[in-house]
Amino acid sequence: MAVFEGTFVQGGPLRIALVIGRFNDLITGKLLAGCQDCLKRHGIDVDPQGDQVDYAWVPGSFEIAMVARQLALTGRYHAVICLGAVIRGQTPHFDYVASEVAKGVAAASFQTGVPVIFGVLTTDSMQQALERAGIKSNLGWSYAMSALEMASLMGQIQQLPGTAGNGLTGGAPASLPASSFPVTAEGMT
Ligand code: INI
Repeated sequence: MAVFEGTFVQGGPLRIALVIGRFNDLITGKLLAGCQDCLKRHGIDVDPQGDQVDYAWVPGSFEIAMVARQLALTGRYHAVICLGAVIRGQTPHFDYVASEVAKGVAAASFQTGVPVIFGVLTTDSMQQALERAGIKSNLGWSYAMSALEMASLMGQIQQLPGTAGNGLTGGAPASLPASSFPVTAEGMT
């Protein structure tokens, strides 16, 4: 039998999509900087004009999952990283937004088979958010690490015989018809 474990050394060039909420951009901008720093120091070209990282900006955390799922469905990315900041106390929106983005990001991952990383801070105050976005540590860095680890792990699992992968990592032939993808846009509920 086997042990599967993601590494942080890429076998080939990775493609990553970042979905970032503009709401609380004082925080999401810092998470983005931490995330880019980690990716860059792992050899990934984070230039938006380059071939490895694409960026999608959305109004707020509520919109993140929809865009993340759509990007994952393209089959172009090894991982999608979602960055947002939902801060309690600013508005009663907190509970709705926090729960919808958490459920939506998990669903995007399950439905597409692409790792979709939950990099959405949910905090009681701006102070707590700042502490997690650079003052004490920058969780953007950790979210990028999770993306690298999961891209590697899923790549290994998708290489197992009989695995219907997304065509990115060698698990399934790139010529696999769209209907063989684990879940297609049409098949989703
Ligand atoms: N969006 C956030 O990303 N964080 C928040 O704290 C937040 N609050 O508290 O309201 C927030 N609201 C906006 C929401 O995500 C949507 O963009 C908006 O409701 C339009 O659909």
